[in-house]
Amino acid sequence: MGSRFAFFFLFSSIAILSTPASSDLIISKLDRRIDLTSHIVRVASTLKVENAGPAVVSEVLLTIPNYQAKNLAYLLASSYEGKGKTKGPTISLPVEVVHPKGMPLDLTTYSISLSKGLEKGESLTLDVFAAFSHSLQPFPEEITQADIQLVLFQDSAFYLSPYQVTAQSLSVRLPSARVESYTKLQNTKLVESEIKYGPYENLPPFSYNSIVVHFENNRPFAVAHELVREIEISHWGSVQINEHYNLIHGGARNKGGFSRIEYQGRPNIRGASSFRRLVARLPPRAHSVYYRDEIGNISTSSLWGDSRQTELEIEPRFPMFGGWKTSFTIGYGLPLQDFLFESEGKRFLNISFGCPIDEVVVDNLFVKASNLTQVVLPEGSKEISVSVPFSTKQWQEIKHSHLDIVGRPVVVLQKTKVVPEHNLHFQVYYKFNNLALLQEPLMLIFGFFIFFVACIVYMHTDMSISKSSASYLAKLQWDEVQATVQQVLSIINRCLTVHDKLEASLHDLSRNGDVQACKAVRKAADALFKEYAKELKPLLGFLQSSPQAAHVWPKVDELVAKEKEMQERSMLKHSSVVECYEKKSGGRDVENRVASHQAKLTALRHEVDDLLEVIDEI
Ligand SMILES: *[C@@H]1O[C@H](CO)[C@@H](O)[C@H](O)[C@H]1NC(C)=O
Ligand SMILES: *[C@@H]1O[C@H](CO)[C@@H](O)[C@H](O)[C@H]1NC(C)=O
Ligand SMILES: CC(=O)N[C@H]1CO[C@H](CO)[C@@H](O)[C@@H]1O
Repeated sequence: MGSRFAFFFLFSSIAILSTPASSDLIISKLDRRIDLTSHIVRVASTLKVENAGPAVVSEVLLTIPNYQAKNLAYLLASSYEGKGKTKGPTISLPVEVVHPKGMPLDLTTYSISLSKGLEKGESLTLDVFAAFSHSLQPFPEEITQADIQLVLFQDSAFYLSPYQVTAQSLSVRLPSARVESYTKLQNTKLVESEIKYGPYENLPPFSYNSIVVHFENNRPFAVAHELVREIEISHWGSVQINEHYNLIHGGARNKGGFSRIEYQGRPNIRGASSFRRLVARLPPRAHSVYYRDEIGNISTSSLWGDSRQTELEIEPRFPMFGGWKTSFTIGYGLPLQDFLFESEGKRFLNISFGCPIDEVVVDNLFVKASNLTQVVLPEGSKEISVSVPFSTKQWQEIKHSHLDIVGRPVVVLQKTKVVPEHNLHFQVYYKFNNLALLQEPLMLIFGFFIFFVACIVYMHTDMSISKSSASYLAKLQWDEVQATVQQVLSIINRCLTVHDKLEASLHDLSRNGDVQACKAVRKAADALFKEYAKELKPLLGFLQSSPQAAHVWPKVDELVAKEKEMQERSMLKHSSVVECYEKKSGGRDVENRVASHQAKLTALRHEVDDLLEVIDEI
């Protein structure tokens, strides 16, 4: 820990040597409040800035050490109109990264543009709010199920600024009064769950005095490595939202495995650092809500709503400990009239940007995948423009669904480091031709018409063919081939259901530790696989020997072979996991042993799904 923090002491001495240009400003009073009650670090500062120089000043600089700036997710600066006690409305001010000459290299500098230049002798009060993700370091980095989670936070007791600070104070709010240690300086006190530093007076520019707080924090460290939100507008009455989460507990890694029995007995003690539930706050009047993970729909989620919001409480299949991952999808429909509006001849969607789940950090810093917000617009939309209150990457894609002719334009917004503060509304404007709206029903009507005509033609031809003709026989044979193929597909689908059951039994095992029940599922699965293989045999024999089936046979053969391979893999994986459980090996061990089986299974499953689709279309 020492070496990691050492250089900060260094740079405070280097920094003082350089004096950047805009030192005419003085911070006459500064109050800084750091909130460490969740896993997101929130810093709110109130600065009284005074112009002591002769020239008008139009920007105020903020300096943040690089080690913090790399985790800065959200930064908002605002000022009040009016003076003294009669505060006017808050105005948020533009902030951008700048690179002034002579600034120490280990600092990132932000410039706040004032709405009105600050004259000589004038002063102004600024509020600066910053939120940082991944800024609490678990220490120790690995803990057992029964341990509480301790984290380290580092900052400076003095406000790091290019300006002189006349009077300042700092308070650090913790989730509880349980503090392992904290840096004690002059004027430091711990009152319940708050540490106070200061007041400190007349500190020169770039004063820095490192403090480290080591404290208990068992709040859910829920981090979504990737979140894909799909927002689909249908002009037929609703906005459909699907959100795909890839979630991890970002706190101290769990070591020494997990005992369900210990956990169930006393979850608050034998699982203090884990989390069980997440609450998603959806808009009011959300309907058709569902929550699904890799195995299927989960009914243990509960839904509650009033006129202001809908609360969806979701419960993963297992409690989440440090380093554990889960992926799931939640979906819901919203009334169109609440989110789609018209203005100046254009339609616009106005909807919330961020993640609806409480205190989740959405992040793709450490993983290649990115979190995206997708907006799917109706086909025929033109002149699309987007308005988001912060910077995002943006591009457009075309999504094709079966009824569309030209495909739907999709606006994609991408942002890294998203915190709940980003839960602001954004707008997508587009021109929309109402005729385009008619396209789909017209296509349906037209489609049905063609279908009827085809039926009539077919029935006529059918009747006109003599029942003993060669073509009639060929047709009968082809019908038989098709029926056989359908039977094969149905058996393969039943096999896939058995695979799902095997998978589910492993999840149950991790929940209840019932090895016998798990083995019973495997035995039953084995019997079913054998039975299905018996059923398949004559069908495959027929297809192989029938000339009419010559073009489908290779695909069917491949499908059956792949599924067979899946069976072997599934069984291997299953017995490996059960064996690990019996030997009481750790979670890491289990993961290592099944990783290769799992990868192969996923690949096979894709191939089988693709083949099923291809064959179904023949
Ligand atoms: C889960 O529920 C959604 C919405 O009710 C439904 O569309 C989907 O088919 C269900 N999935 C499964 C696997 O049951
Ligand atoms: C979008 O909706 C929010 C919340 O209802 C509202 O405050 C905001 O003014 C709306 N924005 C636009 C451009 O209509
Ligand atoms: C960069 C990246 O991984 N983007 C993915 C985001 O999610 C969509 C699915 O909606 C993928 O198609 C992208 O590849």
